[in-house]
Amino acid sequence: MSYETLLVERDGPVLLTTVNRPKALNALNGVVLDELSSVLDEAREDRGVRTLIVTGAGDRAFVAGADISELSALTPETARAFALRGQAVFSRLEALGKPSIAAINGFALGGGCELAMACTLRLASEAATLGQPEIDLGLLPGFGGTQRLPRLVGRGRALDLLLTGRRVDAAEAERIGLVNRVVPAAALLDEARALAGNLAAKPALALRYILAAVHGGADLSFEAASHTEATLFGLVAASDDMKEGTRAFLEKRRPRFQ
Ligand code: CO8
Repeated sequence: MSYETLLVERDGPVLLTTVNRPKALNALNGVVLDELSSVLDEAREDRGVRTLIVTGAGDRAFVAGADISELSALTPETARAFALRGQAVFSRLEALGKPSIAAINGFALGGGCELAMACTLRLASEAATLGQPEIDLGLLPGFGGTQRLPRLVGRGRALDLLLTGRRVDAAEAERIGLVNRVVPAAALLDEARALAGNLAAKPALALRYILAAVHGGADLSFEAASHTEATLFGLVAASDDMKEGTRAFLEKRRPRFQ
């Protein structure tokens, strides 16, 4: 399938999706959101796809936010609808059941930072800059940023970034937990591919249940979430991969997962 605003490349079990509007620093418009949604359909339906990488075209931006030229024309009704549309796509990405890696190659601002936070893991190039500058446009984040940012970095740090709109460099983003790891710019995609390959080789059911336990449990009480964890633990114990993983350990050999 070909897209107007995305480049989508399949490399074995890894689906690399590049937001491709470099002249607008890969800003998210309605078409990008719709096309991202189609990529998620593709990734969900294709059992051979095990991991996603999301990045931005060019060497300046991951995604510099929602497209401000579209934002300026919004009415209260269309603004709410646009926020809900973006939230739905990002929540589907987060809940895909397959891990996604944001390869943050430059500016990840506003909706770009929100897209990165909806991914399972974030790798940033040393040249990356992240932030939620919506306040300086008289706006607030509308694609989940007010919820995902505090959950990732803590409420105090999130409020600092949300209320001041200040940008953080890659080193600070790593220090506060906004990104998992910082790598040299030239190595970013290779590192993302290596991580994606590593995740793709993990036992699929255990990986899916870890994602389900963490994301599904985040908004439950500790007790209810622990209950879910125990149920998933019971289910995973029925898998061939579990038997192979534990047997391989005892036999002092590498496991051969299916
Ligand atoms: N939208 C549209 N175009 C953009 C955007 C954007 N977010 N960011 C950059 N561009 C365009 C510029 O207009 C410019 O286009 P042109 O060459 O035609 O003039 C081109 O990209 C290059 O940008 P600059 O010339 O500004 O490049 P600089 O190196 O000087 O600056 C910055 C780079 C700092 C990234 C700067 O472009 C900037 O501040 N961009 C905007 C960042 C921002 O505020 N992002 C948040 C947007 S709001 C948002 O994301 C809300 C999400 C939730 C919406 C909920 C629905 C209602």
